[in-house]
Amino acid sequence: MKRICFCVVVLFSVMTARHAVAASERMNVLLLIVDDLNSWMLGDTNRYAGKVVAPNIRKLAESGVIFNRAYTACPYCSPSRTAFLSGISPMKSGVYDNGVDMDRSSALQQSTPLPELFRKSGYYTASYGKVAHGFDPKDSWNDRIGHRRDPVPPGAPFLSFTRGEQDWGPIHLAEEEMNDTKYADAAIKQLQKKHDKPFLVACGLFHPHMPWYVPQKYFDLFPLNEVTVPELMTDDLDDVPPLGRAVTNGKSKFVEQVLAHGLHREAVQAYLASTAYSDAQMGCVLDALDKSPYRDNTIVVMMSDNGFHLGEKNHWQKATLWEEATHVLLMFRIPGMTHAGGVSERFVSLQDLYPTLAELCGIKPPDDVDGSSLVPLLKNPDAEWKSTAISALYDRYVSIRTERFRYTRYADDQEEFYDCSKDPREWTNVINNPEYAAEIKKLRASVPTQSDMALPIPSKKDKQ
Ligand SMILES: [Ca+2]
Repeated sequence: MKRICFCVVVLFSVMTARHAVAASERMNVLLLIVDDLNSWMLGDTNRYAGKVVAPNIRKLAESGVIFNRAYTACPYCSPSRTAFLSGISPMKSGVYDNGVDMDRSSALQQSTPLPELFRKSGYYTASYGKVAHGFDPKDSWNDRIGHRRDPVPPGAPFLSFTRGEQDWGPIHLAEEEMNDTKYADAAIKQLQKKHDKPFLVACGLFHPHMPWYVPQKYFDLFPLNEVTVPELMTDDLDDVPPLGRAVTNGKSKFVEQVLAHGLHREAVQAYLASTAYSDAQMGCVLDALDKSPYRDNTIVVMMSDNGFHLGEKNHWQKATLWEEATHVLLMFRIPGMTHAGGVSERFVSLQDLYPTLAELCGIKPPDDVDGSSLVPLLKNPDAEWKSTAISALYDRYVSIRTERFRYTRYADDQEEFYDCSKDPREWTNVINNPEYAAEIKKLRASVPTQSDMALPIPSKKDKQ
């Protein structure tokens, strides 16, 4: 009997050794999420304004590894965050839209949310601001401040043609009264505390989500004559299938109004202003970390949840399968692993966050977790990689990016195909060009069929 027990203990030790790190030696995690921040700041930072738009995020990127080609699993707040916090891809959870009834996804119900895995593994967990959305594992956090929007300024909406959130202008609040500032302050407090356990502190900032109400000083950073607007192609949607055009419904009218009122430049200025405000808050949190005793044993991750259109493809905001909405920011600074100035051009997904953080912290992820740990790329940003990223949306629309192409399939099997090496703005759908027949066939076969994808979970409104 004794021998059997001994064997069991040895076996258990061998099984866990690969992932086992004493809780006290584990790295802390600071997870920073910025809402609706597109990829404009990648590459030429002066493309949209005469200066670096987000200096603090830029500084963080330069101190570690930035993924220039990171894509969201679903280009919409709730499904994107649900995918990376649950580890379950939309194609398995059926969560492809905002406002769905998460209780009806059996894959999600059986999942172990990332903060839950960390809490069970001996971490102190805290969530401030907009971290989860819809799928919200509230009990997984030891401390939590949920997201609330700032009050609307008196006199808003400032745009004559809008009601609701599609608006911008100076806010009436002092910066310290704004909610994103408070979330950053709460994260800073955690970094100033003495912790006897490793921590996972997540801080999610709402800006530059609309409406763009931020202090005037952030608008002043971007004089209108220095602001460049994205180039638009007026007949861009003519070669897009009907369901692709339909994703712009409800937003195209807003674009037309912005253009008709000559406000495109002002809109870009407001987006940059809102980004700069968020960046300033991120800067405060990162400064607090660098001044804390945790600087050298804390992993920093900064990411956005989805991209953002400002008129391209006659669309505003997100929830499309084009580059503007699917391409996101993702960067890591890992003491002892990443080297300053690391840039990876490999194509990766936000779905990879869960297995990456689990591996970095020596925690075994659940077997059903999707995505791949990015640790090999964090060690060597040029490592060999599969280098594709899949995004899904609505009724099992699916899109795959490879280093050269984008292939998209809608619910009625109509398709788009772009040669992004020649056409980075995805202006010309070449699905019928025989020159690409072999590549199209290959990519068509590389995305899951509709029957392989979970049915869309119904909206909460449809709850019986
Ligand atoms: Ca087009």
